[in-house]
Amino acid sequence: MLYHKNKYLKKMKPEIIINILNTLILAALNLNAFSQAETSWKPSKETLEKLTKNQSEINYIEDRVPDYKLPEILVTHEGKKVDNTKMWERSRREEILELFRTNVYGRVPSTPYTRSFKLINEDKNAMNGEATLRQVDITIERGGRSLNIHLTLFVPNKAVKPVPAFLLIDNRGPENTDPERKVKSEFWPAEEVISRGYAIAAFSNSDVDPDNFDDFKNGIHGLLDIVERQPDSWGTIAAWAWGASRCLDYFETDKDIDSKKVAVVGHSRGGKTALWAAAEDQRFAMAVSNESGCGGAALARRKYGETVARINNAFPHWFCMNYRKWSNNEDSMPVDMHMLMALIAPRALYVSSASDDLWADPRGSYLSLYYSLSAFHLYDSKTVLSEKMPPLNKQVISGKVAYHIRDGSHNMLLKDWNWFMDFGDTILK
Ligand code: GTR
Repeated sequence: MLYHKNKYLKKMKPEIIINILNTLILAALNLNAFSQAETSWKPSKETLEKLTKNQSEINYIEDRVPDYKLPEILVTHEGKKVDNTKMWERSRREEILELFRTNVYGRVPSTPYTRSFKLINEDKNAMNGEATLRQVDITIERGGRSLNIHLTLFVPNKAVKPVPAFLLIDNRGPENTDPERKVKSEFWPAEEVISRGYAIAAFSNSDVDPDNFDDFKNGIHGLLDIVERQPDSWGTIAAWAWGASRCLDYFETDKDIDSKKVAVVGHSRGGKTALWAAAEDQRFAMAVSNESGCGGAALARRKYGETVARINNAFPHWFCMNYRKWSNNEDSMPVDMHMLMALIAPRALYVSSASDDLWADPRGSYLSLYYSLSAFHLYDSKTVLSEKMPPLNKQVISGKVAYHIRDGSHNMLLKDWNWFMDFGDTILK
């Protein structure tokens, strides 16, 4: 045998040889695990099997993604190439914003209203003295009717003021944002955010507009839609985004908050909203869009996971009526979601996905970010991402953009928030 040709091995006791072999096998396995961890993410076989079993209507197979051509970010309607920030800010950015208002989320009406803030509760000794709690009612009034957005805010007591803040558009109900901190949720990990020197705030999206289709009679629509609704009138996502801006109005009056350093955060339908809020309102310094998928981060033209037709059927109130034109007709849409992300440049943008959440098309979300970089490059040519997706659980940060894909299912967890804050540390501090 080969081993016996080696005089050293010949002299060795068999158990020592077995030990050496075991060590070598373990080392090889570790090496393999390491190289796997470093390879670009792909959906697992098990996840694919689970999702494709007994259904063929929704596509989860990468090879079946159709060829598509994305609309150009840096070419104006007149066909002029945009190669500087002035042109971008003065003309092309506005053109793209208008395209999204007209074709996707709808337009906020110009109805006048009054807005006031009322401190409902303050506790300077919240979280065992670590934070100050403020509960503020933001009241919107028009024509003798009113609506209240209940804002919950914790400010870290030990940090130097004013502090940067994370604002969550909460689409999961107030049990995730308990001001008394009896119920804690990773969806809004207030203690952890406070311990890192940020303020953390949240409002419930349903305060602004309940998440059901009632022909736009309830919520802020009922208050501000005084003229007949048009095909480009605002839908519910635009209403929630508008609500996030009203919270930012409040931050501008709170001396403890640095209102120029506010990150708007949302998960799923909230993640679609966070992107649109930051696109419409340039006061937001950063947007975090977690697993927002169709109508959010994911490129519509890929038709992977949830599609425009599916979302219009399931949630007819989220978008403007014109958005229905793009059901099964994505290639004619004058925008795609890389252009929505471009609207956030040169401010900070975080996109995140989860490995089992193929409904929200992780690859399509990452590619959207990747293709939006041409707008970020107008401000900083050094922002680089690979076209290949990063490995699982590995955050990538370049300039003002960041991305991760976390293992697991559709959710927003402390693990995600820690990465958001790591990126926040490079931008907001
Ligand atoms: C799903 C919807 C997604 C996503 C999600 C959520 O049912 O299809 O677009 O937004 O809800 O908000 O959790």
